[in-house]
Amino acid sequence: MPLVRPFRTSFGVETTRDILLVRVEMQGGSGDGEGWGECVAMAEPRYSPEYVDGAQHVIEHFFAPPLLAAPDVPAASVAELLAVFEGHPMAKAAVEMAVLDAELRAAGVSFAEHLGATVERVPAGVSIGITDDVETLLAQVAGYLDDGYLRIKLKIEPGTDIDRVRAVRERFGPDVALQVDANAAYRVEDAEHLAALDELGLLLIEQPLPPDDIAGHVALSAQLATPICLDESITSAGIATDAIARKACSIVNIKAGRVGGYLEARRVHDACAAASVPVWCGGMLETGLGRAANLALAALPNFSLPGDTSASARYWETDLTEPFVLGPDGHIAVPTGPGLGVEPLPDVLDAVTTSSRWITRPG
Ligand code: SMG
Ligand code: MG
Repeated sequence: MPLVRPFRTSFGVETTRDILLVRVEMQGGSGDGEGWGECVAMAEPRYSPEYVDGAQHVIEHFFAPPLLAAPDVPAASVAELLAVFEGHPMAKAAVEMAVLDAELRAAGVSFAEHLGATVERVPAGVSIGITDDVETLLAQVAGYLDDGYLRIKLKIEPGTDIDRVRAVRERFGPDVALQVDANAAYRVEDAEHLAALDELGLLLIEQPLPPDDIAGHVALSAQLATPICLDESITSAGIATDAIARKACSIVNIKAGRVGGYLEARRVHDACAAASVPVWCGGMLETGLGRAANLALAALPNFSLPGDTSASARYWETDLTEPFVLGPDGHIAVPTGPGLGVEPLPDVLDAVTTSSRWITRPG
């Protein structure tokens, strides 16, 4: 699916998304019905080791056989059934999401209700890629503020950072909620350079250092006034608890794909809440399916900062589902229908489908 505009980060550029959907059909057991999951892996292993063709392969060859052989597969058991396989959290999350959707649709319960949502609409932020020049960046920020987005996130990398952020701050003033995301592009030796961000009034700096460098983030947190938020580093509730205890971060970005599913994402939320660390919902350029689930997650009580859960029009000319729209107050409504509360529009799905494979229970 073509994006409405290219999205460049410190690790690469996305102009289209090659999206893997998982559809499950269940009979008996935890309920009859179908469900949809969206795998957030990108085409290439740059954000993390996963990539979409690899996710398809591991689901087909390793995850599907034990799931199809099990007598019953409640969504709450998917992660445990797949725990013998190392890694591949985005592939696991897509499968669990589809099973959970099927189960909740059958039960007539929404994702939001099941996860423990406490609000009906969530504040929307927007993530802006690295642009060719500062004028293009300023024009994009102006456009999104005009749309009503409540918080702006700028992607940064060495050489395209302090001056760009300062230009945005100077043009749009001190009241704009502003944060940056480095996608691990810096090293702890860059602490002094990054400290120049401190005078720009940022909400946070996201994932400045490589995912494994928890010690580096501890050191950086001690040197910067700007709060450190971790994204790539946080792969489970346990890791979140550990990173917080070590003072590697004071804010956490939660993405279900990165932690192996929406059920673990809720546990990350709970772990952060227990440590009084605010969280917000990240994004992976999802279609309306993943967006529906993200909005449900973002409606939990400790999601106290606007997330990267933007409206469909920020990504797609034509979304796979009925489009999510930004309300005049900069919020997006959380779906209320059973399961995800949205479905792929058949015509759109047909038009963008490049291949599909149906795997059935043996015998
Ligand atoms: O879904 O609006 C979105 C994208 C938000 O910036 C975003 N995601 O590191 O947080 C992040 C990036 C990861 C995806 S970049 C292709
Ligand atoms: Mg990030």
